[in-house]
Amino acid sequence: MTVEHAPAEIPKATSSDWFQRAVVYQIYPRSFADSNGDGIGDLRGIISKLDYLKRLGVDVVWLSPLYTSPQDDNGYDISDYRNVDPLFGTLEQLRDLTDGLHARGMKLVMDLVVNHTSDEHPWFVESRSSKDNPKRDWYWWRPPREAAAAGAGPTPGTGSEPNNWGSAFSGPAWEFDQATGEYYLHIFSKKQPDLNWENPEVRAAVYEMMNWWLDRGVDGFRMDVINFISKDTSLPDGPRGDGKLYGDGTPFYIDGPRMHEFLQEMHREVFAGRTGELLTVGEMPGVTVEEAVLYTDPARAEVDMVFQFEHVALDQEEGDKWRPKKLLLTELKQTLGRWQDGLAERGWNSLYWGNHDQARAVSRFGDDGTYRELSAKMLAGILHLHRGTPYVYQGEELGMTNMTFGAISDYRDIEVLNHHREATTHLGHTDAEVLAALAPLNRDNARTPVQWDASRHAGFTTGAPWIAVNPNANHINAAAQVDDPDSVFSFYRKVIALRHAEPVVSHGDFTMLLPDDPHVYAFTRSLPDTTFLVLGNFSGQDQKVTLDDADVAVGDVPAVWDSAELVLGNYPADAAVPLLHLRPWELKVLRAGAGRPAR
Ligand code: TEU
Ligand code: CA
Repeated sequence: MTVEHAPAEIPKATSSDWFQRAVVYQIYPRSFADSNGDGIGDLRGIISKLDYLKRLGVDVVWLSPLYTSPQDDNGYDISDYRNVDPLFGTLEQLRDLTDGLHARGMKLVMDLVVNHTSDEHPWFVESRSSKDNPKRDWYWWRPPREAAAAGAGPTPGTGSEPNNWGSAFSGPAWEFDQATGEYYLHIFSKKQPDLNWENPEVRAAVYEMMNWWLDRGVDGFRMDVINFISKDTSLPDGPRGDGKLYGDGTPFYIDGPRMHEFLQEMHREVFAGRTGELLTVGEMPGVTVEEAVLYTDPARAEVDMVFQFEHVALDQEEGDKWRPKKLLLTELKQTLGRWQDGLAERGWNSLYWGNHDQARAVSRFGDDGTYRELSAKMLAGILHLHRGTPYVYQGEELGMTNMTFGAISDYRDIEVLNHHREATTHLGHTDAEVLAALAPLNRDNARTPVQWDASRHAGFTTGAPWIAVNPNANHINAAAQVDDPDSVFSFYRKVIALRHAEPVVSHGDFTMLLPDDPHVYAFTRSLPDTTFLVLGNFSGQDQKVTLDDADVAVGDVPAVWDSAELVLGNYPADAAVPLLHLRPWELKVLRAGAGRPAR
């Protein structure tokens, strides 16, 4: 129960910063809800869940791609940007979804995948048809680099690729095209050729498509690997680590020389003339805080916020997701604290634990066993009380967990399947070794169907699901939670409502506390007359929190704890437990009482 407080003066919501009070929900359509029994989620399935989303309290829905696609990378390989793939439904149904969201006061953000298209997109079909096709320069084509051995002649995959870059999905980043005897660049799969953003015709075509979607009532975009679009046009070889088959091209395609120019041009051509409340978020693997300030400073008119990847690389040896390592809370606090400090004055953070590319939050950052519900709630509270726009990935609000995949045939993700093939054929690893390495951080962990109820296939489909449903759906599902005030779902509702009700949550200053504590995550959020102290126990043991009251002040008066109010917690309130004592995986959000001014 929160005592009513007149919120402190904060900047009035303008149409340009409404997203600072908003919470975004990500839907991966293929795994959300299937309406026609083909085992694949679809638009009518999403429409059937709009009241569920409204009840959760989210403000925006981000849809992963449902455009026409061969589905090589589950829709991130687009062959028609202006149509809906029949797998998911029709443009009319997308219009119905847009109207349904708007009618409930929610917004729709589409996924914009324009670093690359599908190789089946007409643009690429034309481009590959001949060296002098007008669209040849819409992609990155290069002649073979002469094979080392004289007279060996360029044969694909034998060192004749234009440079040594590796693909993010294993193998080389170049595919040889027999018809014209040249290679084309694909940072991702060979069915995802990279667009050449140096070509103004490409940029104009993308902006035209973006305007077409905004004219249809869409409220913004999540921009897929958008910081890859500007590349070092000399395409030099990258450094090749010991034992690596390919060079690392990222220094030459991440945050490239024309990034800010391109995004400012996009803003002028697409967003500048528009009124209303739009949201743009750039997905930016490898982005630094310093670059993010430039990308998200409103005065620079680029994007509203970015997805950074530093906190989701802390549990990987040298950033290699197939070499998982233990996550240290001190490192997590150091990273997220640095992003809070870095964007405190200029720019804005996105906040996320997971998405369709990352392992399930409660399995990765919490405890998906004994303390699953408590830790899922604690994680929600810690993330959503940071300064920034929080993202809830489908099923996270239910405390859904990673999946156990018994054999490589249980997997669907191209990133997994390509790695397994490369590791077992070229790197000498056994099947069992690769399966063990895949388990913690593979993307399919997050792509198992949303668990709606305890019926067959968790109420996701009446057919055969495209990927197995997690067997724990028998007790982890929406039906068991939506009416339970103590469920993870209900806790997410409270956390989201807190952001809507309390200006200190959306706009308060952030101060990290106890940076060296290995178990407790502690920080404050403060406005002139309100201070929240947020405490999270990232362990299964009781933890006693010792604070220097000077670290926690209300205005310029040190906080005192006998007048603090428990605004939100994941345990039943218990007066017998001292406020600064944390039980296993306990979250406490305290409104610090102002101390008696020093005499
Ligand atoms: O992801 C980009 C990206 O960096 C991911 O490949 C991520 O680094 C990797 O999956 C972590 O293992 C975006 C989309 O979110 C992803 O689903 C697509 O596969 C990718 O781009 C290509 O479009
Ligand atoms: Ca379907």
